[in-house]
Amino acid sequence: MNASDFELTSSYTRVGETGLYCLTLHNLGVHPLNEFRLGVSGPARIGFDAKLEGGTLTKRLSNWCEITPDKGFVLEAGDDWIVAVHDPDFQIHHWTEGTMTACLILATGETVTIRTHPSVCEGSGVERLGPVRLTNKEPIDPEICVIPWPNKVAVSGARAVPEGFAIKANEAMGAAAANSFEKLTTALFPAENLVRPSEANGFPVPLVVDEAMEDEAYQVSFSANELVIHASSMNGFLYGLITLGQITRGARQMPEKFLFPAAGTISDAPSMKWRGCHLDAARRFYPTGEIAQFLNILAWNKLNRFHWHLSDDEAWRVEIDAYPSLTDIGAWRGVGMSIPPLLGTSGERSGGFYTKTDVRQIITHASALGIEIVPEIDVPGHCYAMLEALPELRDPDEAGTYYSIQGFPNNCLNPAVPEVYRALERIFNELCDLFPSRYFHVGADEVPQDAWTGSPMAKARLKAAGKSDANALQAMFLKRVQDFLTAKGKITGAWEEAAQGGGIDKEHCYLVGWHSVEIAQKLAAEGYNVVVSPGQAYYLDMANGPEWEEPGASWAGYSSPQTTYEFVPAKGWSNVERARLLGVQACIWSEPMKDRAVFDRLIFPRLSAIAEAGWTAPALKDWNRFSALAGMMPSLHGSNSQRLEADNA
Ligand code: TNX
Repeated sequence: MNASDFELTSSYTRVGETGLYCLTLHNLGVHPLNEFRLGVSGPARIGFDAKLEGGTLTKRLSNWCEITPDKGFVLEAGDDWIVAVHDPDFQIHHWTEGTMTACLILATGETVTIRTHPSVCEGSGVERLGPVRLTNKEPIDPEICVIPWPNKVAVSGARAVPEGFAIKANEAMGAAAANSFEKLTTALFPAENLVRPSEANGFPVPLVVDEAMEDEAYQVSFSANELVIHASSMNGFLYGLITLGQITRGARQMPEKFLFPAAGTISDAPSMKWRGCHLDAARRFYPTGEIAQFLNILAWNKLNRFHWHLSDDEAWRVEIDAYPSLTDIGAWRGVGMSIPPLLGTSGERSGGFYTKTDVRQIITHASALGIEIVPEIDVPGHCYAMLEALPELRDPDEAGTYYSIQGFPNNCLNPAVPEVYRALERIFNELCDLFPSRYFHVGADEVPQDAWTGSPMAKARLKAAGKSDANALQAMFLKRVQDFLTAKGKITGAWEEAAQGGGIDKEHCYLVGWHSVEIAQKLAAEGYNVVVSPGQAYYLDMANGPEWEEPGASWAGYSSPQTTYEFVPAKGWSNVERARLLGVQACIWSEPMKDRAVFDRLIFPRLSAIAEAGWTAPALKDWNRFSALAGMMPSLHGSNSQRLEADNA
């Protein structure tokens, strides 16, 4: 059977509060097709209660659905088979929420992945891909290109743009920063030779230690013969060099907009210590080369925390010696496998994981860029992949089914099963050895309220404690996990739900507030250290706008670059609350990112908008200036990416 003989198109029509979702399988070949099932996945899933016409939903796991035609149905050559789904599980607002993968599963057991066109909605146009382009309405002053904007700029005049820099460091910290900067600019802008020897017109940039300066602060002084950078840390020197690199690139590539100053100083230091970016590498696998380049981009934005989401329902991504099945089973998807082709992965086996060697290399790379990597293993919820790999962690007598918000059945580690703690201790021990970070993030989000209600072990545990709900069980679980991590010298990170039931000790934790900024503020008032990452502004999987053509999700609403930029994280917070604010973080959930040009569209330039919130004092923020500068910031896959259809090829 020839995959190119078949294609799937899909369309969505809004009907009142719900909609009508139509899947059409086209037989473009010359042979009839019979005895088959159609497997599809998207973010959108077909609810068990949805009404189907033309076929029956015969299997579903989260967004993977198998639809079987009526008995005896034959799809003749040249014909279409239409399946109409009334009332799918939720309203679809954007093309990436439609079907992303389609496979034909034949009676022989053979699976054929077929071309899947982006879903359409009445009158929808061309899908939007690549970074969002901004333009400024007013000129900017001073005309220099730096993101995030420095906290004190006192420069004047303009001079010929240096071709590059001959960096002169006479001690280890500066030398490390110079080395990192050279590697960074070579990786991001390979054709530009920003670092060059004096003989090749490298402009002298001496690095001078000033112990009195704050950790990440720097000062750049412009003069006729040299550009002096003062700092007290590797990060400070690196940030000074990045500022110079950005000013140079702007003036060189957009001379009508930007200049290179002749004199003066830029004195700069971040306003927040935690300037983070989270990346969900579970829903999608990002190979190490992509992670390394993404870290380069974070550094170019002066971000200093990378929260690496390494496990979720859809995958387990990091090698664990004690449990090879975690990656043997949990890192791969495909038809007929433990984890089906969720979220638009192809019907054939695909996926991947990070070996310990990969992780060590990534950590070395990050630390040379001043970035601390915080690993996340998401427990006790979001554990479907882990439990597929380690079914012995379940209560063997558990009855009934509960579902997570993403539609995974019985996906939570059971706090009443002793083996759960033995396994987690072995896993966390290995990861604590692997990751030098002070922080270890344990997830703790989105445990369904009816989790564990069918588990006799869980019920007995609750009864013994005189408690009655999932929050209480989760609190017992988190206390034990946190005690373990605290004994290992780690600060436990978690999503905001970890506070429910009070299981987590405030002194040795930080929480990421994500449902809304008000929740983050409330947690800060209660004495938790918080990182602000509200879905409405800092969730970069949310679409840039309400249009169908914009990729992304919209459960928290959509957020234009301007909305993200203008969001003020700690507006109206009291001093007591502010004292608990560690900083801000972009969150990149990967459900919509089947296509890397979608990634670019969703992440850039909003990532830089968040970077500026973490660095620049609120009074100095300026949307007009940001819109003038943002286009000079690098994106991950290039601005001219075409839709990649490798998965469907
Ligand atoms: C909620 S935010 C989740 C994630 C999803 C995300 C999609 C959080 C802690 N949990 O599992 O990927 O929404 O926007």
